[in-house]
Amino acid sequence: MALREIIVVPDPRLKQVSKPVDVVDDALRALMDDMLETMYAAPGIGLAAIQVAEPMRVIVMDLAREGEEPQPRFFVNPEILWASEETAPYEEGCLSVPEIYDEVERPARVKLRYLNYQGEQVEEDAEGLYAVCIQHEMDHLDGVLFIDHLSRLKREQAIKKVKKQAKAA
Ligand code: K1U
Ligand code: ZN
Repeated sequence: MALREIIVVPDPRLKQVSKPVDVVDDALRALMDDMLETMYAAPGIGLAAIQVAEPMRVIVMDLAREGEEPQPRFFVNPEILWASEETAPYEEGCLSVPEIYDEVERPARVKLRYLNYQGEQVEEDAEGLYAVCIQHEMDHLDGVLFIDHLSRLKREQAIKKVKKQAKAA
């Protein structure tokens, strides 16, 4: 396993639409292992492959709280089959937009389909933080960041702040 660099705004690669995966093989599992290690080290609760500059429809996630057993989850070619009309707000963050947090409103519940670490098809309902995180990560697969759900002013301010942090580092 290896730590990968997480790319940050305004890197144009974050706007790319990621490509579907053909086969879940050992090479893909090695990428997912690297992504999980990178996410834990950041630390974060989710990570899309494009955030480590791999334009593939792959996501890792772990929503276990501190002190709980790790619960790594792997999503290959995820699809949203249904989204509730009811929405819910959540104060989101993103490892590619470091130190910026703001409220985003998304469907409160979704039904999703994906391939797991073994390449098996899974269908699942998600609500709460799981629903928020999978929608945030699936946006990454389509080149959408959580700041794209904010006003233009807030988005521009966020990017300016991240650029300033990068200069100071
Ligand atoms: O960059 C990412 O996509 C990961 C992002 C996921 C996310 C967070 C909140 C709402 C929606 C999606 C993060 O993990 S940001 C860091 C974070 O939330 C966190 C870090 C350490 C402990 C707990 C949370
Ligand atoms: Zn993100």
